[in-house]
Amino acid sequence: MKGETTLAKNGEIRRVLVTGGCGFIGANFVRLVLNSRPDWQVVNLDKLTYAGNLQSLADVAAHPGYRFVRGDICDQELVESLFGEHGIDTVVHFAAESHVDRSITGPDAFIRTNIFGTFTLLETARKAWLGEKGREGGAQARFLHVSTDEVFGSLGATGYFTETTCYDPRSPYSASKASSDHLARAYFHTYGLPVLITNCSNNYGPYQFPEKLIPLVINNALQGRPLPVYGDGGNVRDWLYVLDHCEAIIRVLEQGGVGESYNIGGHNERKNLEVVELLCDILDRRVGFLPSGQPRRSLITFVRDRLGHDRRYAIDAGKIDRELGWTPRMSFSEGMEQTVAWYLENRPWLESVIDGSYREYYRNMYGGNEISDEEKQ
Ligand code: NAD
Ligand code: TDX
Repeated sequence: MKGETTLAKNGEIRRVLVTGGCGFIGANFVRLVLNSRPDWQVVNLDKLTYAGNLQSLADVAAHPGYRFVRGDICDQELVESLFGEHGIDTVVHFAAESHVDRSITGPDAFIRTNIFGTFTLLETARKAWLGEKGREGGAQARFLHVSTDEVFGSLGATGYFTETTCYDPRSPYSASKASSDHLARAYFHTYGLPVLITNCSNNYGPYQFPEKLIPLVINNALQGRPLPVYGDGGNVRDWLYVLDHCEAIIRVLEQGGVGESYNIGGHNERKNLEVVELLCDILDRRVGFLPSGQPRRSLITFVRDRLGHDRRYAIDAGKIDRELGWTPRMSFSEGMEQTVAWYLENRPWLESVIDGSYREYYRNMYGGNEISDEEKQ
C-alpha cells in the first residue's frame, strides 16, 4: 500500500547494493553508511566510467562491511548473481551518466545506463523479492531510486518544485532520469515493488568530478585558467551539501513510505555568477591573489550558453521535513568554505581524476568557446 512505513530501523542488518558508489554522491553515501550503520553490509557495483574513482573510497576499501564489484548495471546476469550471492534486500541506485553537457553532445550512454540500467535493476529486484507469484518475500526490501529536480523542467523567477509538480524534462539527461523515475513508479504500482524515489537539487562537496560547476571553478581558479560562465550567469540552482543529501537518503530508507517520492533541497538558491564570485573570493583569501597580482574574479569569462539551459531550479523540501523530520544542516557559506578547503587539501585526488580523456573533453568543450567581443554587443 502506498505510504506504508518501512519496518527496518537503525540497528537492523541490511544487505545493501549501492550502484555508482565510486561517483561523487555514491562515495559520500558509502562512507557515511560504513561509519554510521555498523550492521549494514554494502556491495558497491560500479562500472568505473570516467566519473567513478576507486580513490574516492580508498580509506574504507578494507572495511569488513564493504565489497567492491566492478561491473555494469545493464549486465543482468551480473546483477542477478549479486542479488543471489549477497542476499541483497536494499538497493540504493545512484549509478548514472550525470552531466547535462555530455548528454547534449552524446546522449547514447545516458539512454543506456539511466533507462536500461534502471530497468535491469528493477527487474532483478522484482524477481528476487517478489518471486513468480508476487510478494513471496522481501518484507523489508527497499529500492531507493536517486533522481533529480531536473525532471520537473525549468522555473521562472518564482515558485518551487513539489512532489506533485508535473514532469517536464528538457535535456537528454533529464529526460533519461524522468524515464527511470517513471519505470520505478510503474514497478511499484504494477508489481508492488517497494520503491522509494528521491529528487534532489544540485549537490556540492568533497569528491565531485571537476566537470561540474563548483569543482571546475575551484580547479581552474587554482591554475589561473578562465572560469567559464554560461550565458549571463543568471541561471539559478539550489545548492545542497552532499552529506546533508546522504543523511536524507538514509532517513528515507529507514522511515520513508514505499511508493512515495521525496524532494530534497538545500534552501540555497544562488545565481551561477554569485557562486563563481564567492569561490574566487574564498580562494583569494586562502591562497592569495594570482601570481599576476590580480584577484581571481578577473578570470571570469562569459561563454556561449548551454543549449536548452534551464533557467531556475528550486525545491520545496517541505514534505521530507514534515513527514520524516529532515532538513539540511549545512549553511551555504560554511559548505563552500569546507568544500574549497577539501579541494586544497586533496590536490592528489584532483590530479588523479583529471586524466587524459577528461583533458580532451575539456578542450572540446571550451576550446575557442569564449564569446567574442562582437557577440557580446
Ligand atoms: P557521478 O557522475 O559522480 O557518478 C556516477 C557513478 O556511476 C560513477 O561512479 C560511474 O562510474 C557509475 N556508473 C555510470 N554508469 C554506470 C553503469 N552503466 N554501471 C555501473 N556504474 C555506472 O554522479 P553523481 O553526481 O554522484 O550522481 C549520482 C546520482 O544522483 C545520479 O543518479 C544523478 O542523476 C543523481 N543526482 C545528482 C545530482 C548532483 O548534483 N550531482 C543532483 C541530483 C541527482
Ligand atoms: O562551466 C560551467 N559553467 C556554467 O556556467 C558549468 C560546468 C556549468 N555552468 C552552469 C550550468 C548550470 O546552470 O552552472 C550550473 C550548474 O551546472 P552543472 O554543475 O553542470 O550542474 P547542472 O547542469 O545544474 O546539473 C547538476 O545538478 C542536477 C548535476 O550535474 C545533475 O546530475 C543533477 O541532476
